[in-house]
Amino acid sequence: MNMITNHMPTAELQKLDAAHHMHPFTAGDGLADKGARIIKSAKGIYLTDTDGHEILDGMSGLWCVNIGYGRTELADVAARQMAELPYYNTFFQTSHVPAIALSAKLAELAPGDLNHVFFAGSGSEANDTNIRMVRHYWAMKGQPSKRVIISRRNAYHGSSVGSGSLGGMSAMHEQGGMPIPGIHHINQPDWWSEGGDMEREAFGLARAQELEAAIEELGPENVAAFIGEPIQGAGGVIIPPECYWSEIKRICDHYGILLIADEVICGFGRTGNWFGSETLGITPDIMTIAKGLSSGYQPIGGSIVSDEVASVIAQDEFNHGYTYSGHPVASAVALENLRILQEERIVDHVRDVAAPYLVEKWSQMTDHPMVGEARITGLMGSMALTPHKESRAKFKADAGTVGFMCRERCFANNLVMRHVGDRMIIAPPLVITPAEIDILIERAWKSLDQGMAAVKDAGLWEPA
Ligand code: PXG
Repeated sequence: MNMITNHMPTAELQKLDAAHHMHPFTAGDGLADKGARIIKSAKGIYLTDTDGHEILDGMSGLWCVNIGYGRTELADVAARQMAELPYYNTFFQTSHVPAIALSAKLAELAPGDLNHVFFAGSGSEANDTNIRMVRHYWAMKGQPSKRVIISRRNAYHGSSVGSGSLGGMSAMHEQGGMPIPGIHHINQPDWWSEGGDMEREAFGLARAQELEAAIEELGPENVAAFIGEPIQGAGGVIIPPECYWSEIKRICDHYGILLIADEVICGFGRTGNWFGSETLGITPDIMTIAKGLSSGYQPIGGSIVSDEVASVIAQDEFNHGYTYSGHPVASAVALENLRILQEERIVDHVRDVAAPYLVEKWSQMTDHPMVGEARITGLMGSMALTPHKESRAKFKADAGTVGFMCRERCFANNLVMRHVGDRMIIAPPLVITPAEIDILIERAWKSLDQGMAAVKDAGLWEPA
């Protein structure tokens, strides 16, 4: 069998990479000076780079490799599907077995009346679908003025023009002409950073009620939908106060606006249920899915849509779709991934074994002098770094300086733990065992010790 075999030393690969490969969310010049870390292979929860380091992947790639690396069953299914039907589209009144089987499986797994799937190639594409679908839904119902979609600051919903506009990342909006019109952002439920003197629950309620205020201000006749990640991922694993989602749901129901749960990270077991909506008590009209749907082995995403929304959309031609909507190879691989998740009871493993163990270890991280809060739901967690726990002070240095210094130590200690600003985040593969969690925690603790020493050496241990 032909494989891409590397005969080059790391430094040469890095030179070629710097010369020709433009990386997402990266300053190319900075990376060229330093050289990218080049990942060669992976198994279970470990990555191997071209210098032979074995790195514990505490981020499941980009929050997606839920079943872990090296499951050759998925490769076998892909090879068989490519031999039988490598491609056909789902436009023009045609279909194929992988797309049919996967949509039926998703309807079975998704809660409530979410029984219909519109496929995309990624989470960004799926959210672009959602923008058009909810607006078209209201137009079909004779309310075309209902076009505004309400989202939150510091949300992440993708990087295309539509989905990046839905997201609330100001650094993204500063580039390339975003957001598009018709998107309105309210504040996020991040108590640690923004809660001031309020109690956590009172703050959560106030942040949810910003939705009501926004609907009133915009006029309910102009609002199509609210979109939110059950737990914000890329924004720093922001676990909302308990009361937050039930209040959001009450407001959506009261004003009759659609609720979109972006399950791209929370879906497929991450929070200890199949979907984050179940864990957080949300009943959405549409769920965005991607990432864990195929455990990242193939690029695929989609929107799982309620009976009501689908029945309205079905009444006319919806002029929307992607060449790779329901791609047969991606669908077959996703289906095999779901089989493994289900038959190996991996969601149960998260709920009953891995999460309870990690929750205990993770909360003990607050014993570290630099960790203010350490929150985790299922297998997605974050901790806030602070020079002064009682006041929840930020560091005087620019946000992210200290987080970055700690992340560098993690890399050096063969752990992928990311930073978002001055929060450290993890989302390991769902198959992680308690023994592997011990290793993760040991490396995280050591990295924080070294990070804190470096912060102090640099004179940065100072509250803002
Ligand atoms: N919704 C959510 C909630 C996501 O996390 C997307 C949509 C977009 O999916 P695609 O497949 O188009 O990337 C995402 C993606 C990060 C990071 O730095 C997170 C994502 C993507 C890239 C980087 O944490 N999430």
